[in-house]
Amino acid sequence: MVQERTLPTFNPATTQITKEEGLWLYEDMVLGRLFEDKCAEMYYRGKMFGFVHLYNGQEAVCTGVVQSMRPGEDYVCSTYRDHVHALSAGVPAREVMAELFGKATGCSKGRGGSMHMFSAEHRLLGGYAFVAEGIPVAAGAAFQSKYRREVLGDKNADQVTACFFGDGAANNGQFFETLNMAALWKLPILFVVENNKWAIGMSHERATSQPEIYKKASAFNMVGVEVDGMDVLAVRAVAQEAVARARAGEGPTLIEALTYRFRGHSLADPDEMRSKAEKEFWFARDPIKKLAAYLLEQNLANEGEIKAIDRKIQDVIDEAVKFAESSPEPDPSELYRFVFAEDE
Ligand SMILES: Cc1ncc(C[n+]2csc(CCOP(=O)(O)OP(=O)(O)O)c2C)c(N)n1
Ligand SMILES: [Mg+2]
Repeated sequence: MVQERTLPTFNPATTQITKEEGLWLYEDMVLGRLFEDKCAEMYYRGKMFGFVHLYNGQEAVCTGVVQSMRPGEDYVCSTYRDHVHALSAGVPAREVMAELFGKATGCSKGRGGSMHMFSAEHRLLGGYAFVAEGIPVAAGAAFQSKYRREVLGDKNADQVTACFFGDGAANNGQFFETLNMAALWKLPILFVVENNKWAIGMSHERATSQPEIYKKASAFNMVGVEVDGMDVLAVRAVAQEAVARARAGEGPTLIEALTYRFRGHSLADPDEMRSKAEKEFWFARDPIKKLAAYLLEQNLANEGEIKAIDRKIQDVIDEAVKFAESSPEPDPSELYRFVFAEDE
């Protein structure tokens, strides 16, 4: 018998969603899922090297938050589990796949690989290999929006930053220091903890004196909310409120999304630590199936429309692999390029 934390309930009748929006959320989540499945396949075929951390199961968190922002204009900051955050932020799948293959056409020009997706164009502030490393970077991005708007008088500088990180990262000192500054300066930022219950093989309950992370917000006089991270509509509702708060100059929000990764920590992890019962509890809450069922039930989509999206995305992924395979390796003569920002 697994003891799972009670997921907060969400009544979808309290939210407004059009057919177009519903299908877009579905498409974005399917893109994340099918991309990661293909990534696993390519990894086991020896097409990429180093650690690769997949996002399967957590799609509703990324989609619910990023699609409540203005992708390409607002900032997104990720972790080493970053492929899907990059995709939702608008980085083309072919550029993410090429980066995984270490090719010159990758979004980090083949220099970064799985844990270092970056795109200035799409305002993706990066994947970060060190746990919690992105948190202060995201606060810096939020600070510059506020500074440009309030000090330099740039009325267009109303960008919001979403900062994603894990439950394990929320025990790192950078989390506490950054939340303090962000609340003090009322920075336009969403701190999104993807609580998937595990930090590699360390259970969150075992590592954390107060496992309800959202409650830590009150220590900084910040709004803290928990949300069912397997329900994209619930995440979206919470994110929309937090984005509105940030844009209105009312400061940050700490969102704790309760979620689960459907695969091991990385593709090198045999995933033997987690119990079958626990996995089954969460597999039954697959966010993609949940949204599809909702769209059908509400007559916002029919089976044919759902299947058409699945097929369309599969084509996008297949094309991404072809592009990555046929792209050139970075030229060794360019080893020292792209070290400084001025060399674009
Ligand atoms: C500063 C630092 N310490 C330790 C590690 C090794 N490490 C890599 S991932 C990880 C677990 C982090 O778990 P969590 O923040 O919950 O994210 P998740 O992997 O569950 O998405 C650890 C300890 C690291 N990368 N950086
Ligand atoms: Mg975790």
